[in-house]
Amino acid sequence: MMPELKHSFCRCCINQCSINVIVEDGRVLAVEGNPDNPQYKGYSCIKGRSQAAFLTDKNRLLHPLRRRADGTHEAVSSDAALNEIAEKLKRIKDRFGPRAIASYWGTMASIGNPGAAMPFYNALLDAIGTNMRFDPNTIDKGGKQTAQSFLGYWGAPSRGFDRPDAILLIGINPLLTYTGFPAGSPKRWIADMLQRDCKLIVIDPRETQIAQRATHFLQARPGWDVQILAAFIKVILDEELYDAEFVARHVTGVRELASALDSLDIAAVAQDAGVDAKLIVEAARAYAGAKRGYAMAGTGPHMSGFGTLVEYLTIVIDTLCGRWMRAGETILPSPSLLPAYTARAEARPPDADWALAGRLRVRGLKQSRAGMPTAALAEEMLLPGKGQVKALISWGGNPAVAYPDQERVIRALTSLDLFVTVDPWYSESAKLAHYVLPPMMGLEVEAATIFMDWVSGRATGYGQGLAHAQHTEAIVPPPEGSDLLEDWEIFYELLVRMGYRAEVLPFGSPPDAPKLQFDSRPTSSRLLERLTERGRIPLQRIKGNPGGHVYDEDLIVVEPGDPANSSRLDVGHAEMMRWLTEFLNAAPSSVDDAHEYRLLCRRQNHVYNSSCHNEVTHKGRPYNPAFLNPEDMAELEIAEGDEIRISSELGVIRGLAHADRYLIRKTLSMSFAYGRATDPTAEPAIYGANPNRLIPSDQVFDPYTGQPRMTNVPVSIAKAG
Ligand SMILES: Nc1nc2c(c(=O)[nH]1)N[C@H]1C(S)=C(S)[C@@H](COP(=O)(O)OP(=O)(O)OC[C@H]3O[C@@H](n4cnc5c(=O)[nH]c(N)nc54)[C@H](O)[C@@H]3O)O[C@H]1N2
Ligand SMILES: Nc1nc2c(c(=O)[nH]1)N[C@H]1C(S)=C(S)[C@@H](COP(=O)(O)OP(=O)(O)OC[C@H]3O[C@@H](n4cnc5c(=O)[nH]c(N)nc54)[C@H](O)[C@@H]3O)O[C@H]1N2
Ligand code: SF4
Ligand SMILES: [Mo]
Repeated sequence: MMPELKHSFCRCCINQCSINVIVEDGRVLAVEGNPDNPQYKGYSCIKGRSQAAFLTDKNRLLHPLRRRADGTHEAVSSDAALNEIAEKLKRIKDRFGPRAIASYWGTMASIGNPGAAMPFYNALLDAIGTNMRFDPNTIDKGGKQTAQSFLGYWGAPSRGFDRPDAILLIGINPLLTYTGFPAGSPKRWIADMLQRDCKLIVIDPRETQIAQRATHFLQARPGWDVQILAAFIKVILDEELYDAEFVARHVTGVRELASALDSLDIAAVAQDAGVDAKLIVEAARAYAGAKRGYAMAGTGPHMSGFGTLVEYLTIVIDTLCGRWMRAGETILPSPSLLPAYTARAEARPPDADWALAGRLRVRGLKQSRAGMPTAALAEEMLLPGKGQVKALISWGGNPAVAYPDQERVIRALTSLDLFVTVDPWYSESAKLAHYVLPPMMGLEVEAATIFMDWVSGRATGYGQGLAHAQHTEAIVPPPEGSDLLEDWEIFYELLVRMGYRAEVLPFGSPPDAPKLQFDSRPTSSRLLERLTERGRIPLQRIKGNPGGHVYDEDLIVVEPGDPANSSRLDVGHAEMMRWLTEFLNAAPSSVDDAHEYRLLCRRQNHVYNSSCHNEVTHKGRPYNPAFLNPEDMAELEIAEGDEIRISSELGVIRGLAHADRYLIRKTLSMSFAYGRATDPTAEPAIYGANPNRLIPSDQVFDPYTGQPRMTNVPVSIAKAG
């Protein structure tokens, strides 16, 4: 057969690029960007283009695995594995109660095919009756939702990606991470915005790729974002740069906010943070002076240990500047596969009680709108007594490398009665699991861009800027002789085998939406039809444009608010003001006598957390370098490629030093998700090393989300030997 070109979209990362796949005899020969797609215009990256190699990688799991008594794994049929897992889950539930069964969906669960699989995953946990449900949000940017609980909610999205005249990026690097900019080519988009004279303000201790394009770059020491944003607010209030009309009508707490900032000395903040005071003032003016814009705080500030407060200040700035959509404005990224929603230009009050029902037994932590505090899950597994977690169902995640406090996490995972993971790879977590259920991979399953519909518009800085949608057939069959299910089928089968009804709430629906019943296992095509029945655009139409299309007719228009609604967004919430005041009065956090350096979080283009690690993508560098400023290297007498010893209050790892002249001094910038989970001494040049060995989960953490300090972590560095 001749090679054939098929349209699809990439499910290797959150950007979900429209791709052209060259197929011959059921095998993928090549993947490239689709130049005719209106949103992506041919964009793709090395991860997506390398996926032909992932499908046929010799390390890919083609059969479920079951752990033997000696810790090694044997292949087992999916039928047997599912029966045994269902039986064990029932037994654990009967003996210890539903809370003993915890779940975790990871990054690849959310960007793979969540539209189909998440409803069955949720239905399984609902049926079991457990609220011990975890996900990566509270080790990522958990402060986003908790901050909103203090500010209140606007009934319509922010103006976000729609023609910003100013963008404020705090510790985020969209050119590499596809967060903070709309889906598509981030390079092309920002070039277009800058061409329109958009101001780009970046706060980061590293002069990242995006910082190099900034109109205002604040290369601040890590950990100073609260003070810097407070200084921005002070400028905005003092110089009356806020949107007076919006503030008068919809905002409360300005007096409390101003009074908390009364004694703030911008010159002192500038000195502590290591930036020029004039630049802070100019940047604040540039941002607030623009007509439209948005601010996005990334993992840098959110991993600082006080994400809720940084995020609160970030959305306070946007609220003062009136960055929210008004009546009559059109929501360009209206969902296509999901139902249209009603947006109203009005405030909804802060939650009276931001915490939800779930309580942990440790450190007074609670469930919040950000979810359960994931960094405390290991403690819940290790703490004996009523409610102890005995089983974990992990899907598309890699707790063994992704959770802080790695040594404890490994102890916890290996103490479980049952650990099941759904992963196509023999990940560091899979190695510890009792059962590994490998699912089919992206190009082997039919899907539609439901995830994009869900993330777009409603959260500032995520998703797409247009009402783009795409459907893809399964492009190739799974490998011959394999025994794989789709992710959703795994959860469907567990539901049924545990004796529950397959009754699911479609992804992205409110909790009171009608559930769909499945009396027998549907085909994937039928399932997709049913899940998108209420979509704004009929699935049939979306299928008719297989290369992807922008459905920009009948977009959602923001409706006027109810004139009787007196709710306001609270920029001076008492609890946040107390915390802010503590910060402004605290001693400089950069000083630590025992450890001179600060470990910073960092992402790389060619991998996605622990995914996409492959010879084709890493091109001969399989490890994660320990990046240092060259002047620091000279001072420490460390040469390029030297092995170093990195130690913190918690642990020690080995690393290979590489110079990065873009780093501020006295920092160490290193990616996570490398290394051998159970052998931290493994050769760093082959496996890399995991910063999570260095990061305690229970020392410095955000009190609302439980998210530990995962950046700006005090460390010492010495040449090994
Ligand atoms: N190619 C690729 N894309 C990805 C991923 C990947 O692994 N690879 N991972 C995905 C995931 S799960 C996520 S959550 C996103 C993350 O996306 P981003 O948040 O953009 O992640 P980073 O690129 O690490 O950017 C964080 C920045 O914060 C800076 N920083 C560190 N500490 C501080 C601080 O205290 N203050 C300030 N202001 N800055 C600080 C760091 O120097 C770094 O430049 O990326 C997603 N996209
Ligand atoms: N020190 C430190 N720790 C961190 C971070 C950090 O910057 N520094 N980042 C944090 C952040 S932002 C996040 S989001 C979390 C991430 O935490 P996790 O989501 O738990 O970690 P990942 O490495 O993304 O795990 C993805 C897993 O999915 C598997 N996978 C790949 N393809 C597929 C697929 O098609 N289907 C399925 N079912 N599985 C697949 C991969 O093999 C891998 O095991 O880590 C957090 N931890
Ligand atoms: S991995 Fe690369 S090609 Fe795939 S969606 Fe992300 S940016 Fe696009
Ligand atoms: Mo993340």
